[in-house]
Amino acid sequence: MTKKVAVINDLSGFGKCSLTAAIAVLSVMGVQPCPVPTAVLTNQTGFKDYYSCDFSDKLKFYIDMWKKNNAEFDGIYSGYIAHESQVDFIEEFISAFKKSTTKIIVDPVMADNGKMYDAYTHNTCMKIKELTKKADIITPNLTELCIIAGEDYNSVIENSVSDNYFEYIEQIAKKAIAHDTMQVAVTSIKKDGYLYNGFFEKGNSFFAKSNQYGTGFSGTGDIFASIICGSILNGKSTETAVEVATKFLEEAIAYTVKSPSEPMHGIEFEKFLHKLAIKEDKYE
Ligand code: PXL
Repeated sequence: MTKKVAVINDLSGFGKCSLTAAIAVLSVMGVQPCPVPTAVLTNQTGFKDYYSCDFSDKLKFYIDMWKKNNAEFDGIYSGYIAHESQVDFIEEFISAFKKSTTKIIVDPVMADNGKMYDAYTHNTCMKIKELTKKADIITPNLTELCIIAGEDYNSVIENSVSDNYFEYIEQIAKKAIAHDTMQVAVTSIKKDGYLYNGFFEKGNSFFAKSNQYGTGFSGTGDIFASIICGSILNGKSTETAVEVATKFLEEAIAYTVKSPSEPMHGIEFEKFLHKLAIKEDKYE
């Protein structure tokens, strides 16, 4: 049976982020994404102009109707929210549908490059921090990790020149581990011109290295989290998932920067999706 994941995230017309990324990535990995839209946006909020239709008042129907339809999920994967009350919804959704085998993946979307996204407040972030404790795997970028661990982002960045920067990041990441089996995959760790994604769990950690091209593109964190989610549901280890996600993004970003591109529009990942497919079975 195809595995099913409830994906609680927004639908943005431009930016190749959130549901657009999750649906593409999970589908090619052979996992069924069941979208629960937190908001519908004309385009992601990094653009100067955008319109966001907050779906908060529609979300309860997803629990009601899906319960009536006897829905069951192998994974519950949450991302961008449009209002802090949606954290309560995600918690209710988890209580309603989590079985002993259901994997909970929380991408604690809140901020990037030291800056909180529009629609997020300090209170929202503190609620998301609480939500992460319910997860099997969380996928913060470095800014989000700092929020969860209560660290000052600018001081962390200042430390990136030090020889023991990776040990320092590891200590911060371990603060985000809320229970014995929780795993933390951290994106956007920059050192000496390279980009690293880190993996941390009790008694184990590693950093996957990649070249750094450009200064950051929309949706890369969402693609990363979606690959982690798909890989886990396909029975792969989170370490393998982090390696795969790092390679995929490195390749797609390298391709993207070959032509003039607008970072807000995201990366050219579509041409590389086939590399995530379980079987390389082609029609031509
Ligand atoms: O990629 C994170 C993200 C998701 N959804 C929306 C966003 C952003 C980041 O800016 O604006 C709507």
